[in-house]
Amino acid sequence: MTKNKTILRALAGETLPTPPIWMMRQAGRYLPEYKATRAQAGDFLSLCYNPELAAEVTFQPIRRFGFDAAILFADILLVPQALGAEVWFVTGEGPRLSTITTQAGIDALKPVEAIHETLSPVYETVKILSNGLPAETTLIGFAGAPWTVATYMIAGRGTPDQGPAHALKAGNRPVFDALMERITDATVLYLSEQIKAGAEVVKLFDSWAGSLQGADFEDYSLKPMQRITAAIKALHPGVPVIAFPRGAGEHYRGTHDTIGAECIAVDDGVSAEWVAANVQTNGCVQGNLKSSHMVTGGDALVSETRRIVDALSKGPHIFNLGHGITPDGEPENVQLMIDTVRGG
Ligand code: 1CP
Repeated sequence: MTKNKTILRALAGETLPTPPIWMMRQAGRYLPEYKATRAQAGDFLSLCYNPELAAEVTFQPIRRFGFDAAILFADILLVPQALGAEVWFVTGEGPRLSTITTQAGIDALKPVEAIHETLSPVYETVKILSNGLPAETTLIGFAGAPWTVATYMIAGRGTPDQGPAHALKAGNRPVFDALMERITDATVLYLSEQIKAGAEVVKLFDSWAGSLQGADFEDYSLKPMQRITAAIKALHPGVPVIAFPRGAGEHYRGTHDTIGAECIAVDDGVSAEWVAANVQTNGCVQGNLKSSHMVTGGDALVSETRRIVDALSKGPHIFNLGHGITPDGEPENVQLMIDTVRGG
C-alpha cells in the first residue's frame, strides 16, 4: 500500500524526487463546485454532517487537480458540538459557540464517550472516502489541537489574540485545565474512530499556537498534542501524525520529537531555508507557501514554489501552503502551483 502512496512514503521519511502535494482547505469556497454542493446541503454544518455530500466536496479537488492526499471534509468545531456546546455559523462572519468559563460549564459538558452520537456521520464520510478514493491518494483525518479548540469554546468565536482563553488560563486554571483535558480525551476517541473508518494519517491543527508564550507553548500546545499522538500510536501503531503548531516561529525547532509526530506543518512565518536547516533535520515537513499566491499567481507564485521545493529537496517534504487557501483564491493559480511542483 505505502509503496504507491507518495504521501505515506514521505511521512515514512523518504526523500522523493518530486514532493507529493495537497493543499489546506482544498475543498472550499474558491471552488464553484464546492459552493454548489454547499448550497444543496443548506448550510455549512449540514454539509459537515451529510456523509454523501461531505464526501462529494472532499472528492472535488481530487478530481479537479489530482492532489496526492484528500483531507476529510469536516470542521474542528464539531468536537465542541459533540461535547454539548452550541455551535452555529453566521454568514459572512464565522463560527459562534456557547461559551464555557466556569466549573458549572464543564459539568454541563457530555462525557467524552458520548461524542460518537454526534460524530458518527463523520465516520460514515471517512468510510465513503476510503472506498472511493483513487488507489494512489492518501486519506487524511484531522482534529483541532486542544488549545485551538479551547480558544473557540471559551470565547464563543474566533478571536484575533485569543484573549478570553488567555484570561481564563490566568484567572481560573482548574477550569481551563479541565476543559483542555476534556478536549484532549475527546480528540483521541474522535481520531481513533476516523482511523478505524479508514483514515491513513491524522493531522492536528493548532492554528492559534502562536499566541502561547514561553512555557505556555510547551504546556498547552506541545504537551496536549504529544499526549494525543502517543495515545493514537498506542491504539493504531504505524498511523503517521502531522502536527501544525502554527505561528511557532523559532520554536518549530525540535517539535517532531517533543510531539512525537512524523511530520511538522509550518506556516509562512519562517523561511524554507530555515526549515530545512532546523526542522527537516528531524523528519518530514509540510507547508510554507503563502496562501496569497493563490490569489495573485504569476511569476512570483512560480519562483516561490520553486524556491520552497529546492530548499526542502534534501529531505522528506510534502508540498502545501502555510495556511488554508482563501475564498478569493483562483483555481488557475492552484493548477499553476501543482504544475510547477510536478513539472520543475
Ligand atoms: O462557508 C463555508 O463554506 C465555511 C468555510 C469553512 C470550510 C471550508 C469552514 C468554517 N470550515 C471549513 C472546512 C475545514 N475546516 C476543513 C476541511 C478540509 C479542508 O482543508 O479542505 C478543515 C481541515 C478545517 C479546520 C479548521 N476549522 C481550522 C484549522 C485550520 C485553520 O484554518 O487554521 C479552524 C481554525 C477552523 C474553524 C473555522 N471553521 C470555519 C471557519 C471560517 C473557521 C475559522 C474561524 C476563525 O476565523 O477563527
